[in-house]
Amino acid sequence: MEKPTFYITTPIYYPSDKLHIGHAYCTVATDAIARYKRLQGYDVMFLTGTDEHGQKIEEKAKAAGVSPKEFVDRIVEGEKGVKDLWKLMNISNDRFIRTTDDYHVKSIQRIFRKMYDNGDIYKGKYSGMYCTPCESFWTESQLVDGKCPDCGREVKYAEEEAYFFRASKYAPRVRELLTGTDFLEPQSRVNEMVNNFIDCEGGLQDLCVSRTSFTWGVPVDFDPGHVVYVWLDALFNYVTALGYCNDEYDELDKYWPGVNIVGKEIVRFHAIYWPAFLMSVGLPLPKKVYGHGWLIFDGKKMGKSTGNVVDPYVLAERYGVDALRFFLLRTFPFGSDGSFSNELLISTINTDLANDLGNLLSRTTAMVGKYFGGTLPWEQEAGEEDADLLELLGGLRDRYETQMEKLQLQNGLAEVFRVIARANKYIDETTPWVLAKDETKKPRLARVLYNLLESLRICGTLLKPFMPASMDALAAQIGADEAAMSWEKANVWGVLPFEAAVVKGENLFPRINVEKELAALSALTAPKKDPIEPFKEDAVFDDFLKCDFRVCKVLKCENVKKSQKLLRFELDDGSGTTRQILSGIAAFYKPEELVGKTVAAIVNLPPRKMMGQDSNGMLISAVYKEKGEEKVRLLILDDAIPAGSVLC
Ligand code: ME8
Repeated sequence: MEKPTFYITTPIYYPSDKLHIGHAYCTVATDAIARYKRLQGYDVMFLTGTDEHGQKIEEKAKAAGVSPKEFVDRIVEGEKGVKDLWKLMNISNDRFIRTTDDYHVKSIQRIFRKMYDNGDIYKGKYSGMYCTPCESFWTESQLVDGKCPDCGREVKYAEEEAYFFRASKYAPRVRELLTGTDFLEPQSRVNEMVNNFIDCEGGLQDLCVSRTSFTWGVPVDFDPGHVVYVWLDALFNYVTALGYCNDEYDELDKYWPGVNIVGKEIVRFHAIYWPAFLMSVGLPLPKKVYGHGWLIFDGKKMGKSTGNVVDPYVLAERYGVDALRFFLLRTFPFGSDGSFSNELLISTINTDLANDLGNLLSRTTAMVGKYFGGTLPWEQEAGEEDADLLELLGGLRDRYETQMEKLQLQNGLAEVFRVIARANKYIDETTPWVLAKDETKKPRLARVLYNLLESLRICGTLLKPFMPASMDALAAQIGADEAAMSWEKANVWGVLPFEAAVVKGENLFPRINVEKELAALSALTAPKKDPIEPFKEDAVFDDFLKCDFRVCKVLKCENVKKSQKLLRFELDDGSGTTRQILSGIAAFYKPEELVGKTVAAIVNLPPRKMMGQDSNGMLISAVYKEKGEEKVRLLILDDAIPAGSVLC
């Protein structure tokens, strides 16, 4: 019989920087769902990838002095890049799409043309407030305190000829989809979407889907100069990766529609524009879009741009991949935000893994070894203490499934750990070490240990999607083969042979010394100090004396027309005439901030022409790096010092 299919995706991440634990969180969660569905017997297609076009990447590449493709190649394919990270985290994706893949680029061109031909894309003019990092245009009313509502950064006015997608035409159908079905989950996100983007003043606006202000994107093949808006390019990855509009794959009918797992900040694109795009090209809609919460660090969303990122490599190397995977999914309810902390990480590993699961496994296998030489006897005797544990165990798979189907991964795990706790209590109730002292109680002792092994087998099976490698090791220790660790056998008692043989193995989850580890971690995660410029070679003292440094007052300061870099200063240098100096610090100051300030300048340099104007000297600034980025601050002096004073 053919297996039923299941398709699940992560967002495709921007390779604008190294990925962090927030990305790992989403990918690990999606991986656990994919593995759970495989365990159930589905033919799963699990897709992840990278979203490689757009202005942000173009700018980053420029700053790094390489081409955009070289830049993204390094982050995606390079050492400790995206692909390496997913290998490390034991991610079982079946496919990895890069939006720069040829087949995807061609598909996007065909899709764009298709939507243009069917009248859903038309040419117009765009003006509005634009947020460069988010690559989003916003209307005035959407701004929060005049800033980007997604990331809180400055927006700037921008205008360009552009193609538009008739989102407005699909607004009623999208509204119906959101309010009348469980397409978007958690349901708590539905109202926000409908109120802010569909039922808002003016209704759902048509979406600008091409750009002319930069070139790093999929070219619109029938209108040179335009590149396809990065979100249209990106969203369609979920179907181009299956072969939509290309010959690379032929699995669209087999796997689509699927489930899109995304972070809550991009629910807007997935819950509104994505279904509208699909309606336009006539494809079925996703089965579900699930908007998960954020990992919060120091009260802020962990993010590449905020700098508060935690390196998954560091954590996985110290605690093991499975412990990290487990921590992420056990601790934070998938639909809500969660505060990441090192303390929480260590205490979860110690409590659940070292104490509860690890101890259950090591105590059980040790006792089978100690009391029965590693193999239980056939002769066993049931007892009244068994009923409660076996009942709880028998219903576990169903309770787990109920939670997993709702993508409540945390609750699925909680169900398993309830049984693990119960099994540990069963050890205390049955006191195997007392039974062992009495030869006539050996059959009873054997059954107690058998029940513990069965508990470990069933719990281990259901934990496989979360901690695949460790659960393989657990299976080996309790002598369970693949068939015994299967979904079908996860709600059946009595699967291991009564004469079960165990192999004492290594401690799967060693206890962590909290204080020592916290100190080591905070040293590791402390912000790295930016290096200072190397010191220069010795100078000749007389040369130094020749430089005439003077205190000046800023009389006037303004931007130089057509220059992004220069500010023009009119200065009182104490001589009675006004001195003009141009300085390349426009990126760091608003001109009006500097008027009236007392500054330092070297005044006996030969005049230089810049942008057609004379500069008579140089203002003295501090130049340094902050998180790798160059910063410049003007040297500001005490206002009590009169203009013209000599600096020596
Ligand atoms: O938005 N907590 O890419 P992106 C939890 N390319 N999850 C987090 C997180 C955090 N602190 N930070 C990031 C993009 N994520 C687009 C997507 S899809 C067609 C295009 C996860 O690199 C979360 O899943 O900014 C979020 O939605 C995703 O990374 C954003 O990754």
